[in-house]
Amino acid sequence: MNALSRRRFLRISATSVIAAGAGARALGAFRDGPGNHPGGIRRTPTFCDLCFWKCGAIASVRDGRLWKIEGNPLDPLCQGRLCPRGTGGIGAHSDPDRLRAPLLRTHERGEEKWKEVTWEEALEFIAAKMKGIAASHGPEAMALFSHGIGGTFLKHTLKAYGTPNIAAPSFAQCRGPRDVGFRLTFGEDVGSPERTDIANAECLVLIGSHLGENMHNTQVQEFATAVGRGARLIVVDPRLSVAASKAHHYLPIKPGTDLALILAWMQVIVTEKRYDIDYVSQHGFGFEAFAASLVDYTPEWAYAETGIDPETIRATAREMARYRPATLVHPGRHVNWNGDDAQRSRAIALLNALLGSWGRKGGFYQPVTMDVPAYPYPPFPVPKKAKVDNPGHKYPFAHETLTTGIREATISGAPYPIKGWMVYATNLLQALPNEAETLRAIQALDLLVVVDVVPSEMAAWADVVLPESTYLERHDDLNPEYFREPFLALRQPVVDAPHDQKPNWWIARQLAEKLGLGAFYPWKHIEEYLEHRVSAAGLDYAALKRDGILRGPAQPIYWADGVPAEFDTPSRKIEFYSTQLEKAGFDPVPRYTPPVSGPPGSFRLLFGRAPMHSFSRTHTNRLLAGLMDENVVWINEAVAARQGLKSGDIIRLRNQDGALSNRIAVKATERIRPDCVYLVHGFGHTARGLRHAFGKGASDARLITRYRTDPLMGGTAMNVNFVTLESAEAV
Ligand SMILES: Nc1nc2c(c(=O)[nH]1)N[C@H]1C(S)=C(S)[C@@H](COP(=O)(O)OP(=O)(O)OC[C@H]3O[C@@H](n4cnc5c(=O)[nH]c(N)nc54)[C@H](O)[C@@H]3O)O[C@H]1N2
Ligand SMILES: Nc1nc2c(c(=O)[nH]1)N[C@H]1C(S)=C(S)[C@@H](COP(=O)(O)OP(=O)(O)OC[C@H]3O[C@@H](n4cnc5c(=O)[nH]c(N)nc54)[C@H](O)[C@@H]3O)O[C@H]1N2
Ligand code: SF4
Ligand SMILES: [Mo]
Repeated sequence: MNALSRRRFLRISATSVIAAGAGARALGAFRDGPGNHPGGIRRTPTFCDLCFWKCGAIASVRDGRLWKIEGNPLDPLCQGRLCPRGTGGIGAHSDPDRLRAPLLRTHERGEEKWKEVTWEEALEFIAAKMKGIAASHGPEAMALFSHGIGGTFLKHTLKAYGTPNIAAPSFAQCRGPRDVGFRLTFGEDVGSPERTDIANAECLVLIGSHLGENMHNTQVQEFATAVGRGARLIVVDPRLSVAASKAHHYLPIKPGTDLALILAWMQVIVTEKRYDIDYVSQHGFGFEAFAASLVDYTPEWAYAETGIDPETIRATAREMARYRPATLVHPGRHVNWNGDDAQRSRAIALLNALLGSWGRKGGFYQPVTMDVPAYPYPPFPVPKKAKVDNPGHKYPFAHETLTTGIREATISGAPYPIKGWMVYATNLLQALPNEAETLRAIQALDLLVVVDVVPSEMAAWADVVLPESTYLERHDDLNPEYFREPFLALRQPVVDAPHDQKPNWWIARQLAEKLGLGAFYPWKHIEEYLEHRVSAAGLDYAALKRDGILRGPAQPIYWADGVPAEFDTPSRKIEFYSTQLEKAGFDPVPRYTPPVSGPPGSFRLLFGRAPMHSFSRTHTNRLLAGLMDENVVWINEAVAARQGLKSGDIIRLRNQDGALSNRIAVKATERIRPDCVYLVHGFGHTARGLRHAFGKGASDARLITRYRTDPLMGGTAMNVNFVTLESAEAV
């Protein structure tokens, strides 16, 4: 959040927190707090960690065993309903493939041979290595990769140790280009949870964003509401996704050409003067130059690029304009597709600006939050070296650290060497493009520590593997969410860890002690930390423990209700023309460049989500694996027939660089264009310790040897790989 929005934050006093009202009554038994109840059922509120949406959950323990997980009706995000993954969280606790004790490598990296050691031995080993790295190369030579809220305390320890090199794959491999495109235009990100007012949209445009397969709970619930209300739905996807099957207009676009479509839409809306003229003249900067840049982007021109018929482009543009400002062109989330992604995201921001949807009901609301002060820690040492990931600000608009930049520096030793990686809750071998580069970087390390719950691909290469307790067995940091209404959520243990697993806060604190950084942990147990912060916010920790959620009073979230229209851009306006981009040598208005094409006879490799799995992290969860045990490859029916293939046949995919997939079953379907194939991300595990998931399905990551880097912000576009279909016996 930037300074402007911060000014709008509320300090919620204890008295203004909504008394647990109607919603709370539905909670029944656990209103008197976690504890034993008649019938031997104990209910504990917490929040989910099967993905990063953080839905409020209530976990029930019956006769001492974890029994079920439901939505917390008090939670504004989930409204009492979890997605299939959240409900299946039980399987994360009971997963027989879990790591049980700290492991120290005994053979070559990657051989997956370790000995079990005590926590004391493991942490002593790590601390000694980290001290050695700091002495020889400076503390900046240690990097932390971390994804999710569980990384909070390890980040704290690594900052206290003195490194600025801390990164997550959620920027350069996920939403980074979108955040940059929207920042350049509106001065703000769309955030997570996205500030999309899907519930009130009268016309919803989805470009890729495959809601319903992409199961971010609130969005899917609001999507169902919008569809049920009869909101107009326009879906752009080379594959007839679940969302596309509900659309009034389905545009099966040629992959990688979306920017051409968006430019043509804007061309129609501007030349036909269907945009929100008052909004644009009041809030816009550089509109004339922007409008002039669109002249040649006619629907006829876009047809040649996208394969979408000009009349459909016109009809959908007019439909968007008809429902403005309650027309929401969804900004997407995983937007690293072709390498022009920040500019495509900027074009999506500009289309929304023409429709006047930013700040308006049915468009993008202004999120609110609770003001929960940070814990008063001593100041961190100031690193002597700048971050390693983006030397010379090569990617001038990268406002977060680039995972792949740290990887490059680890391989090249420039701008300075990186000698240690700590990897928390991210499977870099599945999440970063070009696994060979990740392995090369690993070979250059003196220390690789992986903190995980299962023996993942990343753990396979570690010197030390630390077994974490799952989210159901630990506390984590507080979540003062940015949402439609202010609320604060608590994660707390529901059951004990079954073996010698420990929570991240304990690991981070112990490691700090061993590094001589104990002064950075004035608290002994995380509950002291949590209670301190909650009290400093004027809130009641006991009530938070009891209910899992504390809600603040409703706040205005639309301009019409008094939220001031402010933009943290150089012109203080919505930048149709970006002087920031111009100064940095980039196109100040989005300009189309065609996508790379593949070798003749190959198909572009596309990938996405399945409702019951998250990334590469749920495949040993027996409950979720029971719902989908392996992925299939979608191939256009006519193409399959030409190649003598039918659904259920087993093949392999080979990419343009010779990388070969595992065996995978064919799904021959009309629901995909003939120029691409599609599979669900995260399968095809190669770590032997993942006994249930090993070898099942094919890995998209294995086939993503190439990537294109977004010149504005360093995001790694992965939809630039092409495959051919080979027999299952291919080697
Ligand atoms: N169940 C489940 N839900 C999840 C997640 C999960 O792991 N599991 N992960 C969450 C996270 S972190 C993220 S970032 C999101 C990701 O989900 P999204 O943000 O929705 O990601 P996309 O890449 O847009 O979605 C893939 C869709 O884009 C289509 N597509 C591919 N190429 C193109 C193209 O060139 N043009 C167009 N128009 N469409 C294209 C594919 O056919 C597919 O339908 O999902 C979130 N939700
Ligand atoms: N090829 C390809 N690459 C992608 C994507 C894609 O679709 N295809 N999607 C991109 C996107 S949108 C994103 S957001 C990123 C996601 O990238 P990641 O966040 O790295 O996702 P995962 O691959 O699921 O890795 C999560 C790891 O955390 C471990 N883990 C799970 N729970 C816990 C826990 O409680 N504690 C600890 N310590 N570890 C835990 C899991 O076992 C797993 O090893 O990937 C990006 N990269
Ligand atoms: S969307 Fe599903 S997996 Fe993600 S936090 Fe919510 S219930 Fe859990
Ligand atoms: Mo993501």
